[in-house]
Amino acid sequence: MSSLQNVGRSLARCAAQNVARRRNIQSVRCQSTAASVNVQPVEDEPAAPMVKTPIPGPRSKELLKDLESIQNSEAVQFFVDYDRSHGNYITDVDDNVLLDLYTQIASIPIGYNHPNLLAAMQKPENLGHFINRPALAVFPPKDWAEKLRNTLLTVAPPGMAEVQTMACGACSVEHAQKALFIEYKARQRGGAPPTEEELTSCLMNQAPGNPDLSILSFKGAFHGRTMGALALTHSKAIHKLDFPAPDWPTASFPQLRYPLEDFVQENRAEEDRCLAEVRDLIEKYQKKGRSVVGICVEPIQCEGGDNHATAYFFQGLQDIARENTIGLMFDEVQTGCAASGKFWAHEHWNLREPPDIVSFAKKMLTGGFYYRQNYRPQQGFRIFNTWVGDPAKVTLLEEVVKVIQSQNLVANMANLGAYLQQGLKDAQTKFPGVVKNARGLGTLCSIDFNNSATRDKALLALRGKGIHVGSCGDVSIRLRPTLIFQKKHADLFFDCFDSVLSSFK
Ligand code: PSZ
Repeated sequence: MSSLQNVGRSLARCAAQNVARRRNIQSVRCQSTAASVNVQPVEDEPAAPMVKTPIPGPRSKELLKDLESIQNSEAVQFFVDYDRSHGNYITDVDDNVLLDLYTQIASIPIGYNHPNLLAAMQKPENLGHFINRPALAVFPPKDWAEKLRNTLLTVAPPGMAEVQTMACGACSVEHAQKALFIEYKARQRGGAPPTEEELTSCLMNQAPGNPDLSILSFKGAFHGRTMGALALTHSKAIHKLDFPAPDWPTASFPQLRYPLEDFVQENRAEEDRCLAEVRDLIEKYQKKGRSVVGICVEPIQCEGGDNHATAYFFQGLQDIARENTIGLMFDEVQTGCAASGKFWAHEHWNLREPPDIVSFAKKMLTGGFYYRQNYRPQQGFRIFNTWVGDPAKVTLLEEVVKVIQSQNLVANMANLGAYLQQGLKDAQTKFPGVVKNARGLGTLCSIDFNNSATRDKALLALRGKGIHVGSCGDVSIRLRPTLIFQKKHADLFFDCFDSVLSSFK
């Protein structure tokens, strides 16, 4: 059956189900916030995982062999039947049904085959967006400003009113870096145009047109794999090896003790140490003629191991940025879009003022970045490429935003996050010596094992029971559920987690 037929079939079912739903609304009432959460489960979502073969199974292995004849496919874990994946469940080509707490590296917002997204694909007025991909910055569709207002601006971080779309996360970070440099140089020139020498030297990768400037990032950070973004990435050698990278300042990210509330003093000292290092590096790089134009940081270092820091640290970074008149950029590619229990994770920090730049991608479906007005380039074609994003993705985001708002999914993430965090803490109390450092912000949760080998074993054991989670850093597993994740899914996870940890004792 073609996927279009599938969409049609799904729509018919969806209409029937909507009637059923109106009669018998399945909802989760939230208790811990005033807002009422009303998660509508995706139709056809399985009731439980079902594992029929080892994963990868025989069909996955066959397909892998085929793909390997075309490209390196070492990263492939299993092949997926996306037509048969629904809500929080992913189904592989061997009919294994997994509860998905990893969601395509944290990038599925409202579950697989959500009816609202299927319906959006079918609306005649949307078809043009899917079929005719425009060069957005030069020939935008007639409803582009309206679309941006209805989607990205509706959920903009407080105090941020401008947005630039892009394709993937790395591409968003990369262009945000350019925005930092553009703002810095424009300010230095004080409104004067670039010199003739700058215009000719830049074509030869030479100063003064290509100035010796830098952006400060953190050990353990992940900001993407394109060359500019990679200069800010420091999580694993495999990402970095063999690629030339500029000598830019890389500060220590706080290595805190968990639970954060039990180690307040110790953690404060560690954050002070890192803030002092940031200050020192900015001064040192200015002295050596490579001034820092901005600080780039993740609200939680995700790929690098789910390393948390507190509001104190992020407020301190903002103070340092202000003292030095440089930009502060939050990379919310992984932490944004409600998962933290607020729409943007940096909203947890009570910053004195909005950040200068906030990059996003993954669950937002489109990449891009919000910026404060002084980071708007003064000329066209400076932050630019052919596609500059994709209206089709923003059309889907429009539905995602509606679902988030109508079902109150930000509150759902706050509630479920508290539940997941408590469950992980309970697991660590029950299995001391096996797991430790349970931590989380909303549903962005993780827990550590004693070493990589045990972590990897646990991950595979969970998968064998039909639970798909991710790894990060050296010893952590991370949970990145959808925004329509519910208590019953968390309970399923904890049942399996308990049984895996019991087998490790
Ligand atoms: O191995 C990889 O390439 C991975 S594993 C997790 C990611 C990438 N995350 C992507 C990511 C991110 O988490 C943050 C904070 N910033 C930028 C990126 C890059 O996004 P993409 O992958 O869309 O280029």
